Amino acid sequence: MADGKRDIHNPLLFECAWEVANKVGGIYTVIKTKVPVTVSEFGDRYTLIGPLSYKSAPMEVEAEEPSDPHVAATIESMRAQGVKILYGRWLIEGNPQVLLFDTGSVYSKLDEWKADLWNLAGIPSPPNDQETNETIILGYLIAWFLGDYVARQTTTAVIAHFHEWQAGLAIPLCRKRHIDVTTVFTTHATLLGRYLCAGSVDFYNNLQYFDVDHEAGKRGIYHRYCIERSAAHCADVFTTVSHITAYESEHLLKRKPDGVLPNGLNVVKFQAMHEFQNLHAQSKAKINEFVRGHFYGYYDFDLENTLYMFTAGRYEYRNKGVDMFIESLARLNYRLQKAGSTVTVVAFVIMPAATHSYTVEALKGQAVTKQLRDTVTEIQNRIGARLFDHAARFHGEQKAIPTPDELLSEEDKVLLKRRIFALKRNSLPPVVTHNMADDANDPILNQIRRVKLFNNTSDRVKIVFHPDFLNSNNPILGLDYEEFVRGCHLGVFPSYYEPWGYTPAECTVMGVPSITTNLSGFGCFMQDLIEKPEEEGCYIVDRRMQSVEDSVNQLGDHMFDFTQKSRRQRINQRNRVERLSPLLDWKNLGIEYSKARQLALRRAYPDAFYGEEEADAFAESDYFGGGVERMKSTNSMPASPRLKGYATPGDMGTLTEDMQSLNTSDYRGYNWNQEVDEEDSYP
Ligand code: U2F
Ligand code: UDP
Ligand code: G6P
Repeated sequence: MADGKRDIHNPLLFECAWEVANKVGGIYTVIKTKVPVTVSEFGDRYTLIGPLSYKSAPMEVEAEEPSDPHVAATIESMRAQGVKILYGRWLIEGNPQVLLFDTGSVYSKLDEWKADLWNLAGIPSPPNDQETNETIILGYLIAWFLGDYVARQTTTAVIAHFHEWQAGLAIPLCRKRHIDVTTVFTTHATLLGRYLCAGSVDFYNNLQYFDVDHEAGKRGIYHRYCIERSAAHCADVFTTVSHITAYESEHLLKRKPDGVLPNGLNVVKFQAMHEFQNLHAQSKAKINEFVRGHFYGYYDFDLENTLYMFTAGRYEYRNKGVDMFIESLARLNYRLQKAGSTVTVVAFVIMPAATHSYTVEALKGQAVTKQLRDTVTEIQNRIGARLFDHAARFHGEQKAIPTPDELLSEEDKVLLKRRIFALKRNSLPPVVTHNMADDANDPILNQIRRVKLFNNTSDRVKIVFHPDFLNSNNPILGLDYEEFVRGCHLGVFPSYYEPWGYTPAECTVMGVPSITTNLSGFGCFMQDLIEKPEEEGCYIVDRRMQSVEDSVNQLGDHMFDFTQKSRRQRINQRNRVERLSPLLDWKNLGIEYSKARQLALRRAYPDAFYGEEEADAFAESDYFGGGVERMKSTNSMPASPRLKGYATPGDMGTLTEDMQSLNTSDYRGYNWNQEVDEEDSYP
């Protein structure tokens, strides 16, 4: 319980998430990229807390003794009771302190804690949900740590910030046990939202009407839903990552968020002036290599006139809009064919699914082209030697310049023919690079089959489904994800459910144009900030106010228009996109997190603020230096994007001191509760 005696001017911050030094999805990106700005504000008063994964932690974390004696004492006491803990520094930019708990070391306590959870909060927990078991153990460990810590350290205020339900269970525990910390909960999606959207539900028009308990029960996630909802309700400050998810949270979690904390990126990492254009060319050359191999035997298109489009992310077929992407590709193919276009589009789908490794065919493609290249290099060397020999031996004679027949020996010709014959194949280039565990029922493959995009010679749109995340060590398509994105021309993310959507944001800071929708947090954010986003290479498909058919056509139009651009126009557009980066920089967006923490302190320790001008001073301080002003002062080509009238991108976050007065209709972006056409589904 807040007793008002703690120093609120230099608080300590513990930030807790399942993805600390443990990559699963987008939350890892949030935490990791945000560290530098948080460390610059808190220094060693900042510690990240998460689960200890023996797979990743040894590579990512360097053990160290805690400098705070109370942290040391708390850890020691927990260790004495059997908890395995790794404390140290996370080896990323900012080098923050991390505290990782081995949930496996205290499994013996699971039943006791489950019973306690039921008695304390009325939250049930079925026996066989491993993810929930882990959540319970992590939650109890964090609450144990915080409770013990604040009992020892009684002078300074402590802020505990939790991300997503997997880390949020500690929040109701802190509240019930009256642990003297102030809490912030940030949700990056809602469980029910994800589940409902993945089915065929008209989600956004029915948000107000769902019987949430019933829907959660029907899907077997009632207990998880309870954890999420109690975290949202027990937190001093409740936030989410976009206005669209704020609206969803209000209806599905039944608490209106106090504000929005948009996701940023650590833009410094990508800053290299116009170097990013060179990086594009370098990375594209690597993708070209892959394409030559993959399409061997059918490699009859001009790579100078080929565009690479892609979509990527966790495999959520409908939520990530892969259905719409493939449908639009089929229509694009038809339009390009009809227009007699010579442009080729190679579309990549990068989404991990269950597989049994690469197909022989995919490996063979890379092997035969490599053999051909090696042979050509050998022959090239021999031709060079012959040229030299002729010139040196017969100088002054006509023979000094050899004839083509003298240069290319019969042996070389035979060798070359053998390699060329090896390029013959009886089957079309495969649409998928791996053997799928369930080929017949895979939604992406079935959609590709339905629209008949089989990589025929006549197809102007080719497709490659890579059902695994990328890695530079892969035998085919051996690039890191970042390198791959840089080498592509257009990212396509037509999501139906996307609280934020890091993939298009990452495209933007790398100077790669992208297409998103007005159902993604990122899309709405850009639409709200920029006057004409499509002119900046940030296309936004309307999936809210029009039918699926119209959305597919709009997406197809954007893709078709993109194929009509000249190289010069593409280069220009990449420059324009890259210039939007400051809007997504944590240096600007981090301030929203600061506001959330400040609000949490004020709620927990109102007396400490009484009569102080703390809040005003905070509001006035130009903490991170206002992003838009900086953008305007850059006078290199092309012209600055035209922004709407917000003072800083951070203003979009809108975490105000008192959001209570905000009505649902105040969510930025759209009138979310307005009636629109029914969401129809695909045939
Ligand atoms: C929610 O999270 P997700 O886990 O669904 O995350 P994304 O935002 O899609 O982020 C996925 C991350 O995975 C990375 C990519 C992103 O950082 O760079 N990745 C990769 O490493 N390799 C690949 O082949 C493909 C992707 C929510 F649904 C999102 O809308 C939010 O953006 C996110 C964070 O708030 O939380
Ligand atoms: N990503 C990655 N490797 C890949 C493909 C994607 O690390 O091969 C990352 C990508 O950079 C992005 C994340 O996966 O950060 C996807 O985030 P997004 O917000 O788009 O979707 P989410 O998975 O959170 O729903
Ligand atoms: C970058 C490079 C240029 C290259 C261009 C290709 O801008 O700096 O040298 O010509 O990329 O662009 P494209 O869109 O055709 O891949």
